[in-house]
Amino acid sequence: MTPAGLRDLALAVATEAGARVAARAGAADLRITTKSTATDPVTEVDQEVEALIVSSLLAARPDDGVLGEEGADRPGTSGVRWIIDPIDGTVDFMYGIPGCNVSIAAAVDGTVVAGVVVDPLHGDTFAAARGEGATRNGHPIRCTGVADLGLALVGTGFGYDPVERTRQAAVLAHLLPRVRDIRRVGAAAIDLCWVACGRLDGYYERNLKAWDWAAGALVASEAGAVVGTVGDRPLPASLPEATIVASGPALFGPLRDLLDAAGELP
Ligand code: LIP
Repeated sequence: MTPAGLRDLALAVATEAGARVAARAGAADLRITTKSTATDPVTEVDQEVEALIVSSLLAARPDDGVLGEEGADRPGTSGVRWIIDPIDGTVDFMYGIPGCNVSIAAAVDGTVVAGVVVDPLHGDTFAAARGEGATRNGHPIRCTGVADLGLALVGTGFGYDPVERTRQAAVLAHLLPRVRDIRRVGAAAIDLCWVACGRLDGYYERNLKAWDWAAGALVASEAGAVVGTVGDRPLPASLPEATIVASGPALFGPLRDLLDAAGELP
């Protein structure tokens, strides 16, 4: 199947999953448990939506592999592996805040070739296939051409570990007086898609998992953005964690240098 075919399958599955997410966002009766820390939640909807996505993808392509935030892990034999975040931005989802999203990427032999991010509460669907550009709700999108850090609107996010957050706060304190402003949406996939469509000039975040960035990074790069790491490592989908930087080409070097100066580590 071509990258466009994989994107279209992801689009159909993520659209159905996004409707489930929208129907339960902010519901008072969500069953919530925690993962890495007391502030790292998972709901029964994360698990149900992951199961729905995996069964739909494997019904269409039974030999594929899957990797999901909520535990799906199957190697597959076709060379295609789906990387799934059933609800990226689970805290936003719990509170009913737009930005919580369904993120699905397809990697072929470790390279992401298709990505879809559905943000149902904003009514945004971002999609990309490698070499074919990126769209929001079917319309082509491009990143901004901002080059001046002082005029750059920069998104970021914070992990769940308090020790990590202390370090992230120090980096943020270094950045804040040197950029236009900072935004914290609560979902990495949306930050990357917002770089893609010009709602942010740049984005960085420490220690993202592949399911957080795989789909959004392809959307951003297909919209003309540079997506990399602070330490300039490559971005295979199998990388367990990565500190991601994304922006239009003119801003990328200055933003990465600023993060280096702020003590952000690869
Ligand atoms: C979220 C990320 C976000 C980060 C949050 C959280 P989750 O993913 O997308 O960028 O700042 O702390 O990790 O856990 O909601 O799928």
